[in-house]
Amino acid sequence: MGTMDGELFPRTRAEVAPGAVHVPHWLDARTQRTLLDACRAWARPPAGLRTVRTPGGGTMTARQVCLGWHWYPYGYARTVVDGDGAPVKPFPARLGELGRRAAADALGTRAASGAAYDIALVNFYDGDARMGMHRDSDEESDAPVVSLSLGDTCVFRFGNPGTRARPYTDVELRSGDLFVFGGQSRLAYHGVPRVHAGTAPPELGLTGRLNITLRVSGR
Ligand SMILES: O=C(O)CCC(=O)C(=O)O
Repeated sequence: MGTMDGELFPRTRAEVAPGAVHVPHWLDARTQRTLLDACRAWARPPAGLRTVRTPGGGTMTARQVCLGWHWYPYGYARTVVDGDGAPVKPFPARLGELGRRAAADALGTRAASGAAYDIALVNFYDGDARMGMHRDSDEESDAPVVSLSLGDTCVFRFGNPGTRARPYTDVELRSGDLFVFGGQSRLAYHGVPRVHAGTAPPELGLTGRLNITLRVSGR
């Protein structure tokens, strides 16, 4: 672990499946800090960070806040229909620009063209939080999903569109990393089996892990 300069091997970008690209250290320290401050504001009520209940009676261990459209199991709404009922917070234009730039850097300008990002799902992992294998299939758009990581390092499991099981690839996502999945991998199963507590860059000032996914609703 340690600083980038201390790596034995530099972490390099990798296409882990067709259309699924990991770009290490895409966000500089300052942008990470700015995004963290914004996440803290978005997490406040109304329409703030909440525990998501699934129809089977379970709860997700990662807590969540949404911008633009409110995601609930399994759909999108303009208000927090499964929480305090408040209108979802607006999707900031600068996140849309960040999303387009991220998709273009990872997949090329053609894959990113026309991707008008209008949803952010912010997931907060503390303690033993994790996320089971699932597909992002409630959007009506095939635009690439953009994922940004802040804080603790996690194991991100990226699989295939057909099954929750193998083949999949485990990727280490660290603070500042970008992961984009589109094209043939847009509906691939993915999840977070593990977060490594205490691995966040100390200067960021975050205990736990935040993930911001940017999506196009197609609505
Ligand atoms: O936290 C992550 O890196 C993944 C989040 C995720 O899979 C999702 O929001 O659908």
